[in-house]
Amino acid sequence: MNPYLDILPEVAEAIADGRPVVALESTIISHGMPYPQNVETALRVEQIIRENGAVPATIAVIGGRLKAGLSPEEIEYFGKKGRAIAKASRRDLAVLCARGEDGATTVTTTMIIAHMAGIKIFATGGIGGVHRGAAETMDISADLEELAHTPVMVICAGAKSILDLGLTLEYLETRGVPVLGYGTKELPAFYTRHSGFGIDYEVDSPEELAQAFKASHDLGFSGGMLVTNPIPEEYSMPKDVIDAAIDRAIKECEEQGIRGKDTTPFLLARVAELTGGDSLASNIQLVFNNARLAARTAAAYSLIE
Ligand code: PSU
Ligand code: MN
Repeated sequence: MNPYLDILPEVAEAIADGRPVVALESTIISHGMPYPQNVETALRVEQIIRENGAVPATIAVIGGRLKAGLSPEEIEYFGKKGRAIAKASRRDLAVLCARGEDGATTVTTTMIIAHMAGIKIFATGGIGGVHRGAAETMDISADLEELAHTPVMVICAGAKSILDLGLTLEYLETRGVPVLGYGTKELPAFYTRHSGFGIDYEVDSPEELAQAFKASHDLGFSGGMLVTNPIPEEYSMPKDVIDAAIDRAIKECEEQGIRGKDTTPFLLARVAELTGGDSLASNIQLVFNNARLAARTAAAYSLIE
């Protein structure tokens, strides 16, 4: 086993027995939502995964250790420390481990640590992608590269239109990442079910998702798979409200000269502030929805593995 990896005993036992496990990220806790809703949501997500037949493994870096599975106390610690915790992408892991520091795992590093631990299915809210204006800034999330080369299925609600969704799909195509829509052939845009961008494959059951992932493995492909699961209709937001908030947040981001790894957390926080409690409630519900689908998919996968 990797010398920097700690797997929670409950998670390690489930993996050893071939029982379903679902990975969860920690940047969504520290940078994606305010305290205390972040902690309440993280704990509730773990409960939903259990109710749907899988063992949750929230992933983080604590004191230089790569953690697959956190205790409720560790989740509370992450939620309270919030944005004071470094956001950890692939490039950050080695230094954090060497220095014994904490890191909040993004989609990228959650995939890396899940794969090290032997976890195949991962539920989150939204992924990073190609930012608007990337032709100038070259700001493209490492999440897309990780999806290209780490064999973990990521179940999300699409990507927020803080990104250039069309270019994000192009990039995923170039890097050979399968993009599946759960009950849809249109890329969902996180807060809304529609983006106007088509995707090739609609999948309608956890069993079908498990079979697609199994085929990727059997073909010897080393990459991941992206499942986009639209927010439930009753929690989706009016497109004009969300678009206006995103446009304003992007303008402020440029005016304030924010760039690099701070861009995404700034935009996420600003959009949340501008749209008030509505967007937070939507965000929480879509994560619950993804957790349910991920647990059922992990359960289906464990039967055919
Ligand atoms: N997009 C969201 N919610 C999130 C993130 C992105 O809608 O919480 C977080 C995830 O952890 C994602 C990371 O992996 O931001 C991407 O950051 P960057 O764009 O700097 O790669
Ligand atoms: Mn970036």
